[in-house]
Amino acid sequence: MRSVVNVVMIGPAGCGKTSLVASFGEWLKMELGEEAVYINLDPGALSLPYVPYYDVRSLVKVSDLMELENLGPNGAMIRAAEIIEEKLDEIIGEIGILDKGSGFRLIDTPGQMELFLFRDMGPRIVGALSSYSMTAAVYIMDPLLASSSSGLAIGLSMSMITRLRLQVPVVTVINKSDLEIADEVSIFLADESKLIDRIEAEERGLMADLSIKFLDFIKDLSKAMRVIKVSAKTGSGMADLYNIINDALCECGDLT
Ligand SMILES: Nc1nc2c(ncn2[C@@H]2O[C@H](COP(=O)(O)OP(=O)(O)OP(=O)(O)O)[C@@H](O)[C@H]2O)c(=O)[nH]1
Ligand SMILES: [Mg+2]
Repeated sequence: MRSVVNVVMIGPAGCGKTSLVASFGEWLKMELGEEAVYINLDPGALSLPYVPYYDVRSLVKVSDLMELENLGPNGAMIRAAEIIEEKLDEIIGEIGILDKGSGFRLIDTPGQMELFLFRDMGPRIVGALSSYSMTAAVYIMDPLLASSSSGLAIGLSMSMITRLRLQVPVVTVINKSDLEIADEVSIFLADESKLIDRIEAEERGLMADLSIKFLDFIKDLSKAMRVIKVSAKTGSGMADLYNIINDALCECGDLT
């Protein structure tokens, strides 16, 4: 029987982290008969489309902090991150209790990706989980942000920054593939000449040169990066997501 596999969903606000946790979990159940365990690490979530085994809102809620400490949404989010960081050992203990079991543990992260990625929260939680069970991150690109050349460059770089910060295999997906704009992103990824045409149409002179060099640099660094399309809304691409996570983890151990 397979041991625990942690899958951490990460990406910019509104890219579909929560929706993808839910729809990938449903796919695992429908197609493989696997009951995923859901973890919510977003203290700002208002409602969740899955029933979490662990919910960080039992410790701190952004909406409560706004009221109790008279803070705005951003201030309350940062305060929540501080409170979470003070209790990281407790949180890791509660999530880690399931490690004797098997199957997928799907981890939803805060809307503001920087709170998870650039502060202690993400690296410490992922570091602890990956020290005793297989762990991969899914970097989710939002086609509404990645359809310009600079947006695509930022999306691909953030995926690599996620790899650097979390030190686990990262797979990159374009969510919302049910939207037409997602096709534009995959055309750019598949056909370099079209991407260069687009950069030249969007940027001028030095900026165009810089964009092209930057994308070259990212492509060099991410030669093995295969970007797949999924839709948390329609459920399409879930088998590809399963396979690409499997492939990424096969580098450090067999999934089956
Ligand atoms: N069309 C389309 N919309 C989607 C898809 N996935 C998510 N959405 C929509 O995108 C919005 C944000 O989805 P969430 O799942 O809350 O995204 P999130 O990244 O968890 O958002 P935050 O936690 O607030 O950062 C919602 O309106 C979803 O219905 C998708 O595959 N297709
Ligand atoms: Mg969310």
